[in-house]
Parts: sequence; structure tokens; C-alpha cells
Amino acid sequence: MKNRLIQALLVLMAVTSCQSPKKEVVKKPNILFIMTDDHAYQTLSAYDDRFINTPNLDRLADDGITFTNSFVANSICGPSRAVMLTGKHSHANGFATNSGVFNGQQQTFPKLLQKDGYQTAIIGKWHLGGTPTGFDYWNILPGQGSYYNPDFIDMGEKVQHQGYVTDLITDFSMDWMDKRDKDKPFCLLVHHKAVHRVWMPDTAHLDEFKDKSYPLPETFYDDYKGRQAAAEQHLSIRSDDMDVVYDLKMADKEDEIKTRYGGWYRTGALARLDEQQRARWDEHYDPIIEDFKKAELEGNDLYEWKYQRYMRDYLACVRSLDNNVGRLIDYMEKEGLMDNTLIVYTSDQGFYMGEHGWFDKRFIYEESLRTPLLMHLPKGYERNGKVAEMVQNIDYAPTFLELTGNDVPADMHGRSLVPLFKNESKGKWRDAIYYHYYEFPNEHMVKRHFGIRTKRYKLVHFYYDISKWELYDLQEDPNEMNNLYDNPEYADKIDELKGGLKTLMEQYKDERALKILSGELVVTE
Ligand code: SGN
Ligand code: CA
Repeated sequence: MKNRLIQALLVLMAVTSCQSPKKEVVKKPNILFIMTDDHAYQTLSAYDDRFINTPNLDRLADDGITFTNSFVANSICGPSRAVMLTGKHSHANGFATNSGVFNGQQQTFPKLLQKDGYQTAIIGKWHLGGTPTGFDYWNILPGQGSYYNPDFIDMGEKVQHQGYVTDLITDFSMDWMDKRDKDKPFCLLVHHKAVHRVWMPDTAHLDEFKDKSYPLPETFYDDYKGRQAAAEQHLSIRSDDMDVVYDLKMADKEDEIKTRYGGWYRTGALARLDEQQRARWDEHYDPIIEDFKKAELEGNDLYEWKYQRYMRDYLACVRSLDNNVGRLIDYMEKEGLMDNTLIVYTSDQGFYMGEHGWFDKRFIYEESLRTPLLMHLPKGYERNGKVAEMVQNIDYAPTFLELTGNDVPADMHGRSLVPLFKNESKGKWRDAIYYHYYEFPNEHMVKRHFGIRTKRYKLVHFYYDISKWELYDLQEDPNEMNNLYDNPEYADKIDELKGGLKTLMEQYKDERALKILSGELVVTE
């Protein structure tokens, strides 16, 4: 009897093992999400090599995907971060401007991954007020953070570190990966401060760009005709919005160059450098300051000098960013993590590199609506090269969830990009994106606005202390200089786009915007 039972069991085992061979334990992919601050795609050579070569960022592009139509939902720091964590537009996640505190009680992708057994961490810029939720480990910069010898808040404890912020964030990220539980998958957010204003380069890179000159953007002397909101902003290189001391480092020893924000630079950012860093800093800037004082520039000569200075400091910050991304990729290769990790590189938004005469972001215009997005895919997803579908930062959370085998909650606004990794979405992708910016009145004075961008057209409504519409044909007018809204030939197109805008607002349930659109609500506060 016993023998027969054993025999039967053996047969059963043989049969079941033939039918379903023992399943290999599938390792869940890791996520390494690198994000920088204010990194213009114009200064990443996978997108544009007019200004700088970024060989390390290009390594990600070369073996992975470059999204050539990557957009944000609300072009400013904290709100972008809230959009990415929640997969929802600003009106739904509640963090629409840089002020206030993000509601950390709500659903975010790190929380959902944590539930699924992921180790989660964020290192670097947070900028959402309060303390992060959904992370096993966090070590964040207070507010905007500092470039030199920055403070970090390490799980609630403030610690100052000696060194340059981009290096330190990378060091801490590698330390965390070293110490993690290697039996579990991980999701690490490496969120840099660079390349944020006031663009303080690492002393190691100060000289590389010193003698370089850059072509003026075609739109540098934009007159903003037909575009009231563009005319009334405060983000101009051609005015003291860009401060020669604060932004451009012309802090003379004699203290003769007096500017609006010069004092802040001297007592704030510059005061953090130690003696050695300061000596190297002065060695670089003192001769430039001397020449600048002698030249007594005015008008266009001054504006063009400012543009060149701005470009040099900004690009030197990009250099250390690129080097540090290289260090991280080397680490991933050395640790054998490339095959099983999705590596994402993006910025919280784009930035003006002198286009329209500007720095900063906020507007729905192309330079700040777009953001770089590169991805190295885990093994099994072999798509490579450029992907032209319109993607938006609402899509990251759903992507991370689908890739890791988790359900995408129905209330997320974004779409998983995983079908694009497999080349499966031809013909059925979205054909328009929704945008809504809220931070007015505030620094830089960019008016509140919402809009729709399709492959070819962009329709925008500015509201609050203004009520204006703008329409651009991006094919005919990629620089968005010619507002077609009052041109009767476009009446049908405008109707069509307004319909599209309304549909997007309905889809995302932006009730307040729907009321503004219909005229039912006139916003005064
Ligand atoms: C700071 C900057 C602004 C910048 C905002 C938002 N001023 O206030 O120039 O637009 O941050 O940037 S600074 O004098 O402090 O540099 S964001 O990327 O954080 O949204
Ligand atoms: Ca930013």
C-alpha cells in the first residue's frame, strides 16, 4: 500500500513537472530615477549639441531611448515633483505652486512599490515641504539646497557636508545602494540640485568654458508683439531680472557694483565656500570682474555679455552633472545591475537658454514645456533610439508600476510607457497634452495659464489679472513668435482646439479650469 502510494506520488510529480517546469524566480526590475533641476534639453547632446557635449548622459541615450516629445504638466519644481510622485496633474495632487506642503498622506508610486516589497529611497532635492513619505530612507536638501558644503536632512537630522552638492548626492546614492538588502528590488530617486539658479560650478570645471562664446538665440531680441503675458514677465536677461552680481558672480572686492540681489549672493551662496574653494573661485572670477568693470557695458552689449556669462556658468554645472551621471552608470555596470534596472534621466522641467531673451521656465512655450527624458531599459525591452510619441511627467508613476508588475490605479492621470518600450502602441497613443501653471503673482511674474498642445498646434489661455488667448502653429512657427489667435483663418482650428482642451479638462476632472474656460468663473484670488 505504502509502495503504491509512493509510486503514485512519483508519477504525479513527474507529470506535474512535465506540465509546468519549475518556475525560475523572476527578479523584479530595479528603478534608478535620476532627476536634475532646470536642465534644458538644449544643453544635453543627445538632444542638441550646439553648446555642450554630455558623453555620459549620451551613454544612456545610446543604449536606450530618447523621448523627443517629452513634456511637463506644470513647469516648476515642487509641482513637477508632486506630478511625478502621484501620476496626477496639479489640481488633483493639490501641490500647484512652490509654496505649501505636499500632502504626503496621498497615494504615490514609492508607497505602492514599498507595499510590493521594494526598498525605496530619495537622495537630494525634495522641495515639497514637510518630510518625505513612502521612502525607507531619505536624505534631502532643505528647500533649494546649496551648491557648496550643503546641509542635508538625513532622516530628520540636519548634517552639513564638505564638498560640491552634485558629487555628494552621487556619493550618498552609491553608499545607499552598497548597503541595501541585495535580496530585494529597489527604487532609488537621485534628485539633483543642479542646474538650478544661481548656477555655481564646481571649481574643477570653472575654466573649461571660460573662453567659449555661444551663438545668440534667434529670439533673443524678441519684442513680444501680440503676446501680453510674454511682454510682462520678469525673467529677462535684458533687464535686471538677471542680476550681474547674484546670477553672474560679479561680486567685486571693492563692493562698488551694487545690485538688487548682490548682497544675498555675498552673504548667502558665496559665504559657504571654504578658504580653499574661495581662493580657487576668486582666481577664476576676479579677472572677469576686473574686465567687466573696465568695460562699462550698456544696452545690447551688456545683455549679450550677460548671456555669455550665464551660458558659461550654467554649462560648467552641466559638466559636473554629466560626470556624476557617468559615475553612477559605472557603478551600475560594476555591480552587474544594468540588465535588471530601468534607469531614467529627466529634469523637473526645461529652461530658457536665452530664447525670447529669458532664463527660468514656467511658460507653456516649448523650451520650458519640454524636458529631457532618457531611459536605459532592463533586459527584455530592446527598443532603442528615438521615441516621438508625446509623453508627459504624469506618465512616470504608471510606468514604474506596470514595469514592476503592479496594477496602475485608475485615478492616476498618466499612461504607462511600457507599451512604448515594446513598440506596441503604434497608432493608439495620445494626440494632445494638457498644461496648467498657477504661480502668479510671484517671482518672475509669469501669468497663470492653461493650454493644450497637439503635434502641430498650441492653444493657451492666460487668466487672473489678464484674459488673453494665444495660438501657435508649431510647424510654421517653431519659435512661437506669431500669435494666430486673432487671425480669422484659424477660427475653425481654434474651435477644434478649445473642444480638445475641454475634453482634457473633463478627462482629468479639472473642474475649476472648466469653469474658467466656460466663463462661469472669473478668478480674482
Ligand atoms: C527660486 C529662484 C527662482 C526660481 C524659483 C523656482 N530664485 O526662487 O529663480 O524660478 O526658485 O525654481 S533664487 O533667487 O532663489 O535662485 S524651481 O526650480 O525650484 O521651481
Ligand atoms: Ca526646477
